[in-house]
Amino acid sequence: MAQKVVLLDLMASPFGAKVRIGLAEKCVEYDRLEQDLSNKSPLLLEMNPINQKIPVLIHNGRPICESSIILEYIDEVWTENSQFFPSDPYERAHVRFWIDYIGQNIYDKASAFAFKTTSGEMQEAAKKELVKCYKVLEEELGDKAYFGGESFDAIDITLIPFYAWFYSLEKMGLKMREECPKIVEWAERCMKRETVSMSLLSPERTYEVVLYLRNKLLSGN
Ligand code: GS8
Repeated sequence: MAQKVVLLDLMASPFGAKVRIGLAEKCVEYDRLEQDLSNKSPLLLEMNPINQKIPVLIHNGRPICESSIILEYIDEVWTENSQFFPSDPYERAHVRFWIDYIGQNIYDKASAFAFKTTSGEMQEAAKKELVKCYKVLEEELGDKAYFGGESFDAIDITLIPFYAWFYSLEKMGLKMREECPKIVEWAERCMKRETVSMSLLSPERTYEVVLYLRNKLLSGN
């Protein structure tokens, strides 16, 4: 059967980037529909009525929501290329744990530091929290090339989208290379994969988005 794959997406979103990388790794062809979240499309509201968020993968007319669930779905449906998740149940649970850890921590803490806190004191506290999480992840990475060992796996796909923010974090006073050198080396290694580099918004464009969101917060709109 011909596969019709559509992604409701936002180029600046790390959750969207996670799905874009997954699809690129599996060489899946798809139509990407950029969404305006300030004026949600009828299609987005129809496909994700509960959360009303991107990304949404629409496969042959049926929606799959939530980036981590989409990533597992992609891995299960397109099995030709290398797998993102290990087949062993224990190892699979381990991968899911770290995906959950990233989902629970990195976006909230990075956005708190970059554009969700107003006072310098709050921003400094958010910076410490973010660095603490990255250090935990650095410990888990250890001396491995990827979180998946020799192979680029679901944890790598989940975390690497946040690399697009490193330039913004640096501009705002967080020196990631000094704080977490192994994470920066790992990210640079991941960025050598075309599937990753083509899926991320440039650091400069990301910084523009961060500044836009920060100004929006400060002006109260
Ligand atoms: C998060 C998606 C998300 O926050 C996932 O897919 O992993 N847990 C979800 N999407 C945001 C854009 S990225 O900041 C979104 O769609 N927001 C719209 C809204 O909150 O109304």
